[in-house]
Formats: sequence, C-alpha cells, structure tokens
Amino acid sequence: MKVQYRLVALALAAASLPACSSDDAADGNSAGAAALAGSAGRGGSGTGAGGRSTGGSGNAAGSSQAGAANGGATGGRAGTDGNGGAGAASGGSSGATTGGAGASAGSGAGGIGNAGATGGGAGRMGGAGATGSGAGGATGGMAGGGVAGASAGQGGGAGAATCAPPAVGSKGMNPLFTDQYSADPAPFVEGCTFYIHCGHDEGSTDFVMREWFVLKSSDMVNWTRALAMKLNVFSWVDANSWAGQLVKKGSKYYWYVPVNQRGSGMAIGVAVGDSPEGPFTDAIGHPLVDDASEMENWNFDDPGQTPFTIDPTVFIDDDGQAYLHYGGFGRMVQAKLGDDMISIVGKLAEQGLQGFFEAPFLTKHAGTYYEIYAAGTNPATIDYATSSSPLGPWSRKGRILDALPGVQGQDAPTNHAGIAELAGQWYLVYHLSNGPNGGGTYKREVAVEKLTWNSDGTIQKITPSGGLTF
Ligand code: FUB
Repeated sequence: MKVQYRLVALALAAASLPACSSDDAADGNSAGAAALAGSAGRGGSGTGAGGRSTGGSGNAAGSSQAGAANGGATGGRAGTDGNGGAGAASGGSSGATTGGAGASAGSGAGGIGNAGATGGGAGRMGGAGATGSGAGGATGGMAGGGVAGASAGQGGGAGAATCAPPAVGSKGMNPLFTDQYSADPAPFVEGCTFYIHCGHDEGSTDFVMREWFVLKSSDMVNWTRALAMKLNVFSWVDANSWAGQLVKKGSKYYWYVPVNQRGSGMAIGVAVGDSPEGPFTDAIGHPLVDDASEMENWNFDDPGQTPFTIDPTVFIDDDGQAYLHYGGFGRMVQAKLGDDMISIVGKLAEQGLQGFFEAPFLTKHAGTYYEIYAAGTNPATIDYATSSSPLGPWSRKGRILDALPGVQGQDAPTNHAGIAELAGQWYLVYHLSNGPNGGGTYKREVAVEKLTWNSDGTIQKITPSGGLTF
C-alpha cells in the first residue's frame, strides 16, 4: 500500500519551497485577431467551437458561418446564417478580456437565422453563450477574438441565458456553511448556477471522508448544500472521498474523484450522472488510474515508485479534447482522456511544475491555459502557472493565496482551490482550516472570493474575507 498522506505530509513539511519566479507579466497577446463565432448546437448545450453550427436540438444542421468579427476586448460581433433544415443560427459573442455581461440572444428558424451578439465573454463553464430561439434550438455561443479569445462554453447550459449579476448590496458569508465541515472544493458553472463539489470532513486528527457534497447558488450569496455521492458508489473503494472535479461532456456529468482502492492505495474513480447534483453511478466499475496502471505505464515494479494518485482535475478544450491532470507530493501527472471520458489515451506523463505540491486545477482564460495548484508543503499556498498548451510546459506566474493559518497544535493545514466564472465575475473557491466552527486541519470549511484578472493575464492576489460583497 502506498504511503499515507499524513506521514508524507509531515516529512515533506521539512522541505523548503523552491524559489519562485517573480510575478511576471503574461505573454502579450495580439489584439484584433479574427474571431470565430457560432458553435455546435447540441440540443442546446453550449459546447463546440468555431465557425460552424451544426444545428440544435437534433434538427438538421444548418451550416452556420461565422461572420466577421471585430476582435479585441470589446467583443466581436458574430453574424451567422443558418442554412438548411431547421438549423438554428447562433449568435456567439467574442470575449472581452475580463468577460462581459453576457451575449444577447441569437435566434433563427426555418433555415435562416441571423444572429448578432456583441459583448460578453464566453466562459469555460458556459458563460455568455447566446441563446437560440425558434425551431432548431439553441446554441452556445463561442467566439474567439483579439486579446480575449474566449473559449467555448464548456458545460454550458441549455440555451444558457444571460445571467443577472448578484444584487448590489448583497453580502455572503465565509465559510459558506458552518454546520458541517467541507473541503477540497471544485467549481462547476452551468447556466446561471454556480456549483461547488466538495468533500465532507468528519475527522479530528486525520482525514475521515466518506461522502461528497454539492453546494449550489445562483446569486453567490445564498447557498444550498446536498449530499451528492457516497463512497459506496464505487464497489472497489473503502475510504477517502477526497478532492475531485465534475465536468460535463455531451449530456453527461463526469465526476473524477480520488478514493482509496481496497487492498491498494489511492486511485482515481469516475462517477457519471445526468445532473451535476446526481445521482451518480460508477462509470467504469474499476479505477481509471491506480497503482497497477501507473506501474504498467512507467514500467515500475514497485507501487511505491508511482506518483500519488490524488486530486484529479479535468478540462475539456474548445476542440472537445479532455485532459486529466492529477498528483500530489510534488509529482504532477498529465494525460489525454478518450472521447468516452473514461479511458486514458496514450501515456500518463509526469510534468514539472514549479513549487507544485498537490491540488492541480486546469482551466483556460483568454486563450491561455492556467494551472492553479497548492504549492510548497502544508501549509500550502495557492499558486498558478500558465502555458500555451494544456500539457505544458508550465511557467509559474504568481501566487493567488498565501498559506492560511492553521490551528496551533494541529498538523499544518492543506489548501485546495479552483476558479470559475458566473455572470461576468470570476471566483476562487478554497477551504479554510481555522474557520469559526471549531475548524482545523481535518475540519475544513469551503469559502469563495472574487478573482480579478489583470489585463496582462496575471491574477490578482486574494486576501480571504468574511464573505463576498456586491
Ligand atoms: O482532502 C484530502 C486531501 O487534502 C486532498 O486530496 C488534498 O488536496 C488536500 O486538500
């Protein structure tokens, strides 16, 4: 069996964080590149990319040609014509650097749809996709343009409408809940709802985690919490509902979770459901990655040689290719996922990432890939790196969160974060280890902060607050 987290964490705590580079500016992007607009309308879900609409709601496709776009931060205009069948046209909008207020609707029916949408950034999680109306269904808008180069709306909701921002003057609370402990948050945005999938801390001197919660809000102030999945969804698992991430592909929701494989060590399982809230079932019936598959991948003869198989993050790129990253104790692994989302394509590969400790979170913003990760050793900071490819190489750019204070006499606290956009505002989700509920290293509590991009693609450092204010 692989080494236990706590023992290794304690050992590594003695090691020092490699020197980090300064918070360099991101590479400059050229403004005004042509934007593509229009996206595949798959039954109204906002996925797909580039220049061509293949119709919505299962209707015959109209080929939708992206119109010319004015690149740049103000957003390009996407004019689309849907020809043929009942294909819908879509209005994609190009993304502003910081994402805008959401695109207006594109509509089309009966063969021709003219859509024009301006402003608004399409977010990874399906932000400002234009809605379609009329026969043929909706499409999620997508456009790249100029500096921003917004990405397709991954996980975009069915005809995701423009989302109202939180009410001015409203105020949230950190941590989000104080009646139960929650940890290892991963955001997922669909339509106008912000979901956080996280674990449930039930231990005192070690991790005791047997189930996962889903937290949900449409205004970032009022949150609900529901039990989303228990360990027993996986028949081959006996402990550790650790840090996972849910993504959407097609009409299915795939939740990648690290769990303890009975008789072995930590492994990555995949659950699948028809909703981000479940119910979920085991998508494979065995681990996606475990010590055995890692040993085979690298030709190791001892499980102790394998990376720590925890903390999966999955990102689906604009072209539909999904990437899995995972790892801990300084070793990050990258791989491509198959179109079925439950197979590895090619080899697992370790990838260097300066200061990496654990908790990778892969995303894309303005055409650049971002890895957000816990850095150093516990108490870890939250740092980020960028790359022009989802497979690196990665260049560390800066720090988003300093190490959070722990509770005296307890093990050093973990840190774990992810980011996502809703209604033009980006957020960081993370967990506190010294919250107001008698918290601690094994009694963590999920919190949310606003995240701000600089115009050069760097991320502003965040100071934990008592709650969001709008
Ligand atoms: O919750 C168990 C472990 O603690 C996670 O897998 C790590 O990311 C750290 O938060």
